[in-house]
Amino acid sequence: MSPSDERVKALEQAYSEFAKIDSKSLLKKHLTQQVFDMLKCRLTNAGSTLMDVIQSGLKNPDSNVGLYAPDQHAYDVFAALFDPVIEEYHGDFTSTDVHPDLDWGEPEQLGDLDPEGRFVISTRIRCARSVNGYPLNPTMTEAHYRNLEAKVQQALSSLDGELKGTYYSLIAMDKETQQQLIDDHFLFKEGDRFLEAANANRFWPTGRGIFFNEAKAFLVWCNEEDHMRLISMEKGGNLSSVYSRLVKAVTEVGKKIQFSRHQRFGFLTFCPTNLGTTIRASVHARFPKLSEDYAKFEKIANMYNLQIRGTRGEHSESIGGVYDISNRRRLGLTEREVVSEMRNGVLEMIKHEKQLQ
Ligand code: ADP
Ligand code: CIR
Repeated sequence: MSPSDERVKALEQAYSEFAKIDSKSLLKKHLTQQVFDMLKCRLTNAGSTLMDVIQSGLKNPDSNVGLYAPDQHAYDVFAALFDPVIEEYHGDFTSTDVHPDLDWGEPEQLGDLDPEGRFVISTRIRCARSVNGYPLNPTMTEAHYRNLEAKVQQALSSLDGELKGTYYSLIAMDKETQQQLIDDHFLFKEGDRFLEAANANRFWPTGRGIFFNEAKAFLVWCNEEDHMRLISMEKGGNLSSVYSRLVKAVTEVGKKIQFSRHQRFGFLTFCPTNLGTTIRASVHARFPKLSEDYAKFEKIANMYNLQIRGTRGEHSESIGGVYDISNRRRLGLTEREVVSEMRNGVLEMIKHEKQLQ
């Protein structure tokens, strides 16, 4: 099967317009004429085309990456585009590499990044999970969103001890509460333009919601970018505590819900940047002296494969000198290695900041 002539024509038109636009995205770099010609007539078994993969990057030339997998099969059908993007984003992961098995390592050995509490404001680790038997966002029906929410809510309702909490459907949440949760860094924002253009916000707010325990230290996002995002966070720099809680939570939830894995890419996610471990371990921190020399700050981040984001997350600016610093790579290395990467880089930044003060 191949897409209709009309769909191929629309793709060709969009590609020729994109060719005139300036963009630093990985999409722009890797969607060469040759790759485009090879992929423009392909269809996944869920009926997705190259347009479904690249439309977010076409509409948002300021994307860092610019592509998403409309369904699991897209990673294989459009490998000629995904593979070089994945290789560049995650470092050394080549088109024949296979993601390693899960290895959480020893959370208690990670310690506190900033025992004196001078630099690190808070620490957060999140991972993503897709649920077996459900398609990815752009190919989900309204019924899929509802059923998946019910399944997630049911699984979370049996957690106990520190993980015990309450699930709140977005559909039943007033706007004020929603905004407060966003401002306090607990909830995803609404109307993300990158997801919107990828067709990932359909039927919003149906099926979307958030679960959290009383301390708001363990949270789960339902049906935002991925089926599930599991999050552990707290004030300060106690990485051991944050990571231990995440490991416990993912292990417990995994006893109740079967997660999807891709044979090469590990845990399956909607965005190729999240594949593999799916882990983003971050600190919110202030390095007033180091960040004055932004080029140096970035150089240290790059040396340790870290990404610097603004205070309100991806595609936001720093407010009051607060930066979000996290591991950039998530695929081709284990959970233990990913978290160590963030730990080592942040410790190095603290060392430099101390020398400058
Ligand atoms: P992701 O969940 O994919 O990591 P974002 O960059 O959108 O995506 O961040 C989601 C939210 O988590 C934002 O409000 C962001 O400020 C918050 N956040 C990220 N890291 C931390 C941290 N270490 N402490 C507090 N909040 C954080
Ligand atoms: C972009 O391309 O900028 C968005 N689609 C988000 C990509 C994920 N970001 C990241 O760097 N981890």
